[in-house]
Amino acid sequence: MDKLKKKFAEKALPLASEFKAFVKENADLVVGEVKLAQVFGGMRGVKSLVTETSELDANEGIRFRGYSIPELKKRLPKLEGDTEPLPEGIFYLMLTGEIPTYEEVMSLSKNLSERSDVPEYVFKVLDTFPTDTHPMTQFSVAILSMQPESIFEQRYAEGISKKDYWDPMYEDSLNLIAKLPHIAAYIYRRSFHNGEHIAPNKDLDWAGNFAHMLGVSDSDEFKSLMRLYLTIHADHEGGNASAHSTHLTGSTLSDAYYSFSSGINALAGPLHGLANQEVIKWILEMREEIGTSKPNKEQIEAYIRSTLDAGKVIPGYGHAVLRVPDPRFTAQMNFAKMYFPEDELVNVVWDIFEVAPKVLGEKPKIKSPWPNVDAHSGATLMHYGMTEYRFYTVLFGVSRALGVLASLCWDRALGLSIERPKSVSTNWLKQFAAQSKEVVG
Ligand code: HAX
Repeated sequence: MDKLKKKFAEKALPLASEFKAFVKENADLVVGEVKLAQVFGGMRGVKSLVTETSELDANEGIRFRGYSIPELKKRLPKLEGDTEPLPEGIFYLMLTGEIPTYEEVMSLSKNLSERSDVPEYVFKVLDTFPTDTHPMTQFSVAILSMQPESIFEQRYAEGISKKDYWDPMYEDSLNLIAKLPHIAAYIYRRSFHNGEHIAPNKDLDWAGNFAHMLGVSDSDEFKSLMRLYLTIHADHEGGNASAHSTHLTGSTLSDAYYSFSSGINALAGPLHGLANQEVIKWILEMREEIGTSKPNKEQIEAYIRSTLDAGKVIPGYGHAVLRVPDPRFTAQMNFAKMYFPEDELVNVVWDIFEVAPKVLGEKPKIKSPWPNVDAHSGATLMHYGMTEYRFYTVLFGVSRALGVLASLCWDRALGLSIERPKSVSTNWLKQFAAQSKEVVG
């Protein structure tokens, strides 16, 4: 058994029995109420999921196992000379609750490298797609195509005991995480670089090897950006659409391949992960329409107003939970300030940050006027020459695997139930509202 798996078992299995007893003892405890607006409004704020890996505070941002992004930047192990943490470290942290040592991270990195060979048929499946098929479609199908590799499915068919479900789920999760960079880079090169692929370098770390296979820039700085990018996009507690989709699908005992493909499909929507492509598209269209690569703040404000007047959203702004600038936005801004403060496009992003909150803040219905993670990432990638914005959400997806698959391991270790909330019709709600008024009257 590998060291991380052993540590996970030591942490998760005692908690699983403790958790069952805790639920039994407190079964009738009321943890919240549900208002009609929440039933209609995407269940916002309804406490109904258990997720161990991270927790989102509306006024502070994400904490991974209690650690904020600035804290993790200091505490997670880094390669010598690098400013950014290794994303393997955040996976270790989410899975075990412990900040790993440098040796522990390097051991996980080697473990992933050993699992990273992608079956040849996956590339064949991808090669059947027209090259202009959206990269997220290719990514989801490639993940699903690997489902026959599932160890969970094999062990289930053999009749594995419930208490051991976590074990093959851990194996599938690590196998999948290990292979994603090669699959994503393959999609990038076939879609945008004439299918000129770059062989993996298994001596590099998970993110470093990904940066190498993308072939966008040979610089250490781009590898460093990938480490930051893949760390900060990893998780955003359990209720966001990609995490929830993965969890929901997994709750039926679908394996990691089915479940994560499902999560990727949710990430592909423009209100979620696809917002990172929409942001840069919107900025490029703004520059085109105004006729300058560096619009001034008055021009930006007018363009924001015209977007809103056209009944469209300002991509990269607003959030279902956050009520402050997203610390993941700030982390990317700090990176850009350190390495390329003069970049013109990045400066446009910073000017939008000065203007958009004021304009969005004038609309009472918009609950958060602040930038989210997607407001910055495209401009940063553009700086290194990755201009093909239709690919950006795949990068997000590679990172998101770390959080949602760590969660899936916990789901199986804790023995969480199949999801089955109650739905009601609008007619039922109307009758319920009328009856409630009668009772009050
Ligand atoms: N521009 C214009 N209108 C906005 C807005 C924005 N950036 N953010 C919210 N609104 C609108 C909503 O569309 C909604 O309008 P209606 O009542 O007419 O439907 C109203 O304000 C209330 O919305 P809210 O309660 O503030 O926000 P929601 O929880 O409903 O939605 C979203 C959160 C992130 C989907 C929303 O802010 C949005 O559409 N933002 C732009 C798209 C985006 O950046 N998405 C990425 C979010 C982060 C993420 O998941 N990354 O992957």
